[in-house]
Amino acid sequence: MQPITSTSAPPSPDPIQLMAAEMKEVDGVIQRRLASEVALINQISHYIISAGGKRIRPMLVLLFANALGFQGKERFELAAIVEFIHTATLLHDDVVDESALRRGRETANALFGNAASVLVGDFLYSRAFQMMVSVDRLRVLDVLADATNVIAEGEVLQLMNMHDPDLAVDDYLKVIRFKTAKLFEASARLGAVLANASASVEDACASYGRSLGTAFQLVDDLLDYEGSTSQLGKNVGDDLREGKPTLPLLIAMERATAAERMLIRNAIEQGEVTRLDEIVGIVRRTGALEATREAARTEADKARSSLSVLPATVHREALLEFCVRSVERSS
Ligand code: GRG
Repeated sequence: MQPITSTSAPPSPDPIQLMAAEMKEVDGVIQRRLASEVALINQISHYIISAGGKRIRPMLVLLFANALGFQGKERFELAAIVEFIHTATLLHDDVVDESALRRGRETANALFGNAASVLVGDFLYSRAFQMMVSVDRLRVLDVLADATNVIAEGEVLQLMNMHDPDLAVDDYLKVIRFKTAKLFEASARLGAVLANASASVEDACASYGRSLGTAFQLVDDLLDYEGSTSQLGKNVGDDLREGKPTLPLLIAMERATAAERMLIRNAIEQGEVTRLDEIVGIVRRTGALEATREAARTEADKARSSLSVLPATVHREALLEFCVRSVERSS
């Protein structure tokens, strides 16, 4: 008798399980590199770093390095570097946004104050640059100096867009490409830089990161209206409270009645959330959340097609799995 063989494709690997051993190495680098003789720096940096972030950006560095056959130890250093930069931006962002909750805990600014948060963000950011120098590759410095500069531009652009209900979708997309997708892009590109990939492969990896990061932020913005505070680990409605015109609101305004549109416009202009429940109701009823998720799906599809330059490995499979998870996630 013939053995029964399955013709279906093997299940996609769980990226987190696949990278668990390597991420332990990254944790080791993070712990070693956090050290400072200043007690408050140790206290705040450990508080935020150990708060259970998803560590997507370091995983991108590792997955691309592996997918392209690079096994050197510098990959752990670079993975820790992008997590430090990410953490510095979170510390600064929570001060700018006056956020009180992140990763299910009080923000560092709520607990230690704005000044301490900004300064420890500066410590992490500058420590990341010390680490880059130790990697001793000009191209790494080039990619990350450019990325951090663009991230800062994105935040300033977003500041200029606050309270503007007439924001164009393209201008909204520019902000998310700058403030969020740029670090995903740099993380993916760095994996390719380590592996000395050709310029075209490097650009395809960067393009994956850019699209994945855009999808990720689109979903972040819709979860602000879809999720619950306990599920998200941050306060629902924060974006509206700040007067941030994100895609769910822009789409809802297009589809709502004149009276509803006026309600949303006023809320964006005033940054008031007294009628948050009504606005969430409008956003949900008009299908703005599904439309935003659909936009994220389109970006994730773009990311997926960028991966055709990679050889078929388990790491490439994990990168494909990220495309699914970035769209389907609920926290
Ligand atoms: C220090 C370079 C530098 C810049 C300061 C404040 C600022 C300029 C930039 C902030 C950019 C920012 C916070 C963008 C949002 C990124 C985002 C989607 C954060 C949430 O990422 P997750 O879900 O977080 O990966 P976890 O908690 O999982 O790590």
